[in-house]
Amino acid sequence: GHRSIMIWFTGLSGSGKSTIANALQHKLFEKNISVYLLDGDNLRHGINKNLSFSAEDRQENIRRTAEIGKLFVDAGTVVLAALISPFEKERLNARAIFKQGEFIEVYIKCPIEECENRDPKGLYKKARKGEITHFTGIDQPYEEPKNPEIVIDTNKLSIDQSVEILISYLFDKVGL
Ligand code: GGZ
Repeated sequence: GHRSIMIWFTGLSGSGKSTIANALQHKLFEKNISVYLLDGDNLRHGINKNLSFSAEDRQENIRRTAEIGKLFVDAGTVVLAALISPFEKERLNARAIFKQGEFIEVYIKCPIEECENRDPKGLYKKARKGEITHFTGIDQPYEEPKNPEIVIDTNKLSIDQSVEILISYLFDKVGL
Protein backbone atom coordinates (compact mmCIF):
# COMPACT_ATOMS: atom_id res chain seq x y z
CA GLY A 1 0.00 0.00 0.00
CA HIS A 2 0.89 3.65 -0.28
CA ARG A 3 -0.33 6.89 1.24
CA SER A 4 -3.29 8.63 -0.37
CA ILE A 5 -2.96 12.37 -0.85
CA MET A 6 -4.31 15.30 -2.84
CA ILE A 7 -1.79 17.07 -5.06
CA TRP A 8 -3.40 20.36 -6.07
CA PHE A 9 -1.95 22.20 -9.08
CA THR A 10 -2.76 25.90 -9.44
CA GLY A 11 -1.63 28.37 -12.08
CA LEU A 12 -2.62 30.44 -15.07
CA SER A 13 -4.13 29.03 -18.26
CA GLY A 14 -1.18 27.86 -20.37
CA SER A 15 1.20 27.62 -17.40
CA GLY A 16 1.54 23.83 -17.82
CA LYS A 17 -0.68 22.42 -15.05
CA SER A 18 -2.42 19.77 -17.14
CA THR A 19 0.75 18.76 -19.00
CA ILE A 20 2.76 18.28 -15.81
CA ALA A 21 -0.11 16.60 -13.94
CA ASN A 22 -0.51 14.20 -16.88
CA ALA A 23 3.18 13.36 -16.98
CA LEU A 24 3.23 12.86 -13.20
CA GLN A 25 0.17 10.63 -13.45
CA HIS A 26 2.02 8.35 -15.88
CA LYS A 27 5.14 8.22 -13.69
CA LEU A 28 3.09 7.26 -10.62
CA PHE A 29 1.13 4.73 -12.63
CA GLU A 30 4.39 3.07 -13.66
CA LYS A 31 5.25 2.76 -9.98
CA ASN A 32 1.97 0.89 -9.39
CA ILE A 33 0.46 3.76 -7.47
CA SER A 34 -3.30 4.14 -7.66
CA VAL A 35 -3.66 7.63 -9.15
CA TYR A 36 -6.50 9.70 -10.59
CA LEU A 37 -6.39 13.07 -12.35
CA LEU A 38 -9.14 15.62 -11.88
CA ASP A 39 -8.62 18.19 -14.63
CA GLY A 40 -10.66 21.40 -14.42
CA ASP A 41 -11.10 21.63 -18.16
CA ASN A 42 -12.42 18.02 -18.34
CA LEU A 43 -14.67 18.29 -15.27
CA ARG A 44 -16.29 21.31 -16.88
CA HIS A 45 -17.63 18.97 -19.59
CA GLY A 46 -19.32 16.71 -17.03
CA ILE A 47 -20.05 17.22 -13.35
CA ASN A 48 -19.22 20.95 -13.56
CA LYS A 49 -20.84 21.70 -16.90
CA ASN A 50 -23.36 24.04 -15.31
CA LEU A 51 -20.58 26.33 -14.06
CA SER A 52 -19.33 29.51 -15.75
CA PHE A 53 -16.13 31.45 -15.16
CA SER A 54 -17.68 34.00 -12.81
CA ALA A 55 -15.90 34.28 -9.47
CA GLU A 56 -18.88 32.59 -7.80
CA ASP A 57 -18.86 29.60 -10.15
CA ARG A 58 -15.09 29.19 -9.95
CA GLN A 59 -15.52 29.01 -6.19
CA GLU A 60 -18.07 26.20 -6.64
CA ASN A 61 -15.82 24.50 -9.22
CA ILE A 62 -12.98 24.43 -6.71
CA ARG A 63 -15.23 23.27 -3.87
CA ARG A 64 -16.71 20.38 -5.84
CA THR A 65 -13.34 19.27 -7.15
CA ALA A 66 -11.87 19.25 -3.65
CA GLU A 67 -14.84 17.25 -2.31
CA ILE A 68 -14.62 14.72 -5.14
CA GLY A 69 -10.88 14.49 -4.55
CA LYS A 70 -11.52 13.84 -0.86
CA LEU A 71 -13.69 10.84 -1.75
CA PHE A 72 -10.91 9.40 -3.89
CA VAL A 73 -8.33 10.01 -1.17
CA ASP A 74 -10.59 8.26 1.34
CA ALA A 75 -10.77 5.36 -1.11
CA GLY A 76 -6.95 5.12 -1.10
CA THR A 77 -6.06 6.94 -4.31
CA VAL A 78 -3.44 9.59 -4.99
CA VAL A 79 -5.39 12.44 -6.58
CA LEU A 80 -4.00 15.09 -8.89
CA ALA A 81 -6.21 18.17 -9.37
CA ALA A 82 -5.31 20.64 -12.11
CA LEU A 83 -7.44 23.79 -11.86
CA ILE A 84 -6.54 27.43 -12.36
CA SER A 85 -8.08 27.90 -8.89
CA PRO A 86 -7.22 31.61 -8.90
CA PHE A 87 -8.40 32.55 -5.40
CA GLU A 88 -6.32 31.99 -2.26
CA LYS A 89 -9.41 31.78 -0.05
CA GLU A 90 -10.90 28.94 -2.10
CA ARG A 91 -7.59 27.06 -2.18
CA LEU A 92 -7.41 27.34 1.61
CA ASN A 93 -10.98 26.03 1.86
CA ALA A 94 -10.01 23.11 -0.36
CA ARG A 95 -6.99 22.40 1.85
CA ALA A 96 -9.18 22.50 4.96
CA ILE A 97 -11.21 19.52 3.71
CA PHE A 98 -8.11 17.33 4.01
CA LYS A 99 -6.13 16.08 6.98
CA GLN A 100 -2.81 17.62 7.95
CA GLY A 101 -0.17 16.67 5.38
CA GLU A 102 -2.72 15.20 2.98
CA PHE A 103 -2.98 18.29 0.75
CA ILE A 104 0.01 19.36 -1.32
CA GLU A 105 -0.32 22.63 -3.19
CA VAL A 106 1.85 22.95 -6.29
CA TYR A 107 2.10 26.40 -7.81
CA ILE A 108 2.83 26.10 -11.52
CA LYS A 109 4.46 29.46 -11.92
CA CYS A 110 4.83 31.14 -15.29
CA PRO A 111 4.73 34.83 -16.27
CA ILE A 112 1.51 35.79 -17.99
CA GLU A 113 3.54 37.12 -20.95
CA GLU A 114 4.90 33.61 -21.51
CA CYS A 115 1.47 31.98 -21.09
CA GLU A 116 0.11 34.47 -23.59
CA ASN A 117 2.94 33.67 -26.01
CA ARG A 118 2.19 29.94 -25.76
CA ASP A 119 -1.56 30.49 -26.06
CA PRO A 120 -2.14 26.82 -27.06
CA LYS A 121 -5.89 27.25 -27.49
CA GLY A 122 -5.94 30.86 -28.70
CA LEU A 123 -7.86 31.87 -25.60
CA TYR A 124 -5.62 34.81 -24.63
CA LYS A 125 -6.07 36.23 -28.12
CA LYS A 126 -9.83 35.94 -27.78
CA ALA A 127 -9.72 37.49 -24.32
CA ARG A 128 -7.65 40.45 -25.60
CA LYS A 129 -10.23 41.01 -28.32
CA GLY A 130 -13.02 40.86 -25.76
CA GLU A 131 -14.50 37.76 -27.39
CA ILE A 132 -14.33 35.97 -24.04
CA THR A 133 -14.59 37.73 -20.71
CA HIS A 134 -13.70 36.87 -17.12
CA PHE A 135 -10.41 35.50 -18.40
CA THR A 136 -7.85 34.82 -15.67
CA GLY A 137 -4.96 37.29 -15.80
CA ILE A 138 -6.71 39.54 -18.32
CA ASP A 139 -9.96 40.73 -16.79
CA GLN A 140 -10.07 38.52 -13.70
CA PRO A 141 -7.34 38.24 -11.06
CA TYR A 142 -4.97 35.39 -10.32
CA GLU A 143 -3.88 35.45 -6.69
CA GLU A 144 -0.47 33.82 -6.26
CA PRO A 145 -0.35 31.12 -3.58
CA LYS A 146 1.11 32.43 -0.32
CA ASN A 147 2.29 29.11 1.15
CA PRO A 148 2.43 26.41 -1.53
CA GLU A 149 4.37 23.26 -0.71
CA ILE A 150 6.09 23.43 -4.10
CA VAL A 151 6.70 26.10 -6.74
CA ILE A 152 7.55 24.97 -10.27
CA ASP A 153 8.75 27.63 -12.67
CA THR A 154 7.82 26.35 -16.13
CA ASN A 155 9.56 29.29 -17.77
CA LYS A 156 12.87 27.75 -16.60
CA LEU A 157 12.19 24.03 -16.18
CA SER A 158 11.29 21.38 -18.74
CA ILE A 159 8.36 19.05 -18.19
CA ASP A 160 10.74 16.19 -17.32
CA GLN A 161 12.59 18.36 -14.80
CA SER A 162 9.31 19.48 -13.27
CA VAL A 163 8.10 15.90 -12.88
CA GLU A 164 11.45 14.89 -11.33
CA ILE A 165 11.11 17.62 -8.68
CA LEU A 166 7.62 16.40 -7.85
CA ILE A 167 8.63 12.74 -7.73
CA SER A 168 11.54 13.51 -5.37
CA TYR A 169 9.31 15.57 -3.12
CA LEU A 170 6.61 12.90 -3.01
CA PHE A 171 8.94 10.03 -2.24
CA ASP A 172 11.54 11.78 -0.04
CA LYS A 173 9.42 14.34 1.86
CA VAL A 174 5.88 12.99 1.78
CA GLY A 175 6.91 9.35 2.03
CA LEU A 176 4.54 8.15 -0.67
C1 GGZ B 1 -9.91 31.06 -17.61
C2 GGZ B 1 -10.85 29.74 -19.24
C3 GGZ B 1 -11.81 30.73 -19.47
C4 GGZ B 1 -11.78 31.91 -18.70
C5 GGZ B 1 -12.20 29.08 -20.81
N1 GGZ B 1 -10.81 32.02 -17.77
O1 GGZ B 1 -5.94 26.50 -20.31
P1 GGZ B 1 -7.19 25.74 -20.53
O2 GGZ B 1 -8.33 26.68 -21.09
O3 GGZ B 1 -7.14 24.48 -21.23
O4 GGZ B 1 -7.85 25.56 -19.15
C6 GGZ B 1 -8.61 26.68 -18.79
C7 GGZ B 1 -9.89 26.18 -18.24
C8 GGZ B 1 -10.03 26.77 -16.84
O5 GGZ B 1 -10.88 26.00 -16.10
P2 GGZ B 1 -10.64 25.75 -14.55
O6 GGZ B 1 -11.76 24.89 -14.11
O7 GGZ B 1 -9.27 25.25 -14.33
O8 GGZ B 1 -10.74 27.23 -13.90
S1 GGZ B 1 -11.07 27.63 -12.40
O9 GGZ B 1 -10.23 26.81 -11.52
O10 GGZ B 1 -10.70 29.05 -12.31
O11 GGZ B 1 -12.50 27.42 -12.16
C9 GGZ B 1 -8.94 27.45 -20.07
C10 GGZ B 1 -10.44 27.40 -20.19
O12 GGZ B 1 -10.93 26.63 -19.08
N2 GGZ B 1 -11.10 28.71 -20.08
N3 GGZ B 1 -12.65 30.29 -20.46
N4 GGZ B 1 -12.67 32.90 -18.88
N5 GGZ B 1 -9.89 29.91 -18.32
